[in-house]
Amino acid sequence: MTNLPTQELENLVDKIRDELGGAEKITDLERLRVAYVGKKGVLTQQLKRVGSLPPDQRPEFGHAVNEAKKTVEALIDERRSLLSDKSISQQLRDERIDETLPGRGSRIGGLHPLSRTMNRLIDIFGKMGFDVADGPEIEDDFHNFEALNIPPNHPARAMHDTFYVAESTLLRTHTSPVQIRYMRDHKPPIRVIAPGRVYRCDSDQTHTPMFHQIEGLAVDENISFADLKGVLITFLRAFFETHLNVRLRPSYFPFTEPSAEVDISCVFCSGKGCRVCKRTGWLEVLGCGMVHPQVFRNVDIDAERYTGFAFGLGVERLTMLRYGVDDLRLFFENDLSFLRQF
Ligand code: 2U9
Repeated sequence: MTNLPTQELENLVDKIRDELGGAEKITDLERLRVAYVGKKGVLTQQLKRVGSLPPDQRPEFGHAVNEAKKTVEALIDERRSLLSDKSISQQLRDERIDETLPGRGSRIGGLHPLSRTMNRLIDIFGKMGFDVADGPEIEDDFHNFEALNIPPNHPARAMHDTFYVAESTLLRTHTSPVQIRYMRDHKPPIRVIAPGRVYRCDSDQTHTPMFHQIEGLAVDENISFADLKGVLITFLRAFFETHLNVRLRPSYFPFTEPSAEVDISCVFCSGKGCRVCKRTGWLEVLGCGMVHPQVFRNVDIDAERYTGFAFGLGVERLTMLRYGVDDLRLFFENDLSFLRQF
C-alpha cells in the first residue's frame, strides 16, 4: 500500500462518484449501494482495517471511513432522486395525451332485432286492446298438450318435437299454455297476447331449437271469424306499414276449429312473384282459428255462451320479412356487424 489509507479512501469515493454518475436505472443504483455501503460493501469493510493501523491513526481513519460512507450515501440519494425525476418526466412524455385529437366516439348498444319486433308487436296489439301475459317456459303435459285438445298419442304431438325434462315435464313447444293459465285465472271478456320463447327439438337452415312466438286470444260473447280477420288484417298492415293483401287458407290445428293459415302479398315483390315468395306472390305469416269448444270445457269456460279466436305467429319469421334477413341463424350468433345494422 503506497498511499495513506485516507488518500485511498478519497480515491475510492471518487471512483464511486464516477460509477454513480453512470447509473441510469434505480436497479443499477441499488446494486452499487449494496456493493459499496451495504453490510458487506467495500466501504463498510474498510472499518475492519482500523485494527491493523498504528494506534494513533485509528481514530482519524475510522472517522474518515464513516464520513466517506455518509458522502457515498448522500451521493446515492441525490442520484436516486434525479433518476426518479427523470423517469417521471419520461413517463409523462411517453403517456402524453394529445387533447387536440378527435374523440373516439362511444357506441351505444341497441335492442336486438327480435326484441324490437317483439316490442312492436306488443305495441300494435296493445293499441287494439290486448293485454300481455306470460308464464313458465318449463311446462307440464296438461298445459302444453292435454288442455289444448292434444291427448296422448295424438299425431300433433309428434309434430312438436318436444324436449322432455322429465316424464310429464317439458319445455313449452308453443306459448299456448300461457293462454290456458290465463283463462283459468280470468273470466271473459278476454283479449290477451302471450309473447315468449318456445322450444322444439329441431335444428336446420330454417329451424332453431329455441325461437319466439306471439299468440293471441280473444274470448267473449259473439266473437266471430270476421272479428279474427279484421284484427289480423289491421295488425298485418300496421306491422308492415303497407296496404298489403291478406288471404286465409283452410288448415287444421287441434285447438282451433275452423282453422286457417294466413298469407300476405309478398312484401318484396308486392305480389308479382320473386325468389322469396317462390314465384307465388304470397308469404305465409301466421296460423289462426276459432277456439275449439273442447279447449273451453278444459278450462271451465261455458262453450255455449262464449266463442273466441286465437292466432299464433313466429317472431323470427316476421323479423326476417320486415328487415329482409335471409338467414335465421344470424339472430343467434351475436355478430356485431349484423346487429349494428338495426
Ligand atoms: C289457446 C287456444 C288456441 C294458437 C294458434 C296457431 C294457430 C299457429 C304457429 C304460427 C307459427 C306456430 O310459431 S309458429 O310455428 N301457430 O299456427 N297458433 S292457432 O291457438 C290457441 C292458443 C291457445 C288456448
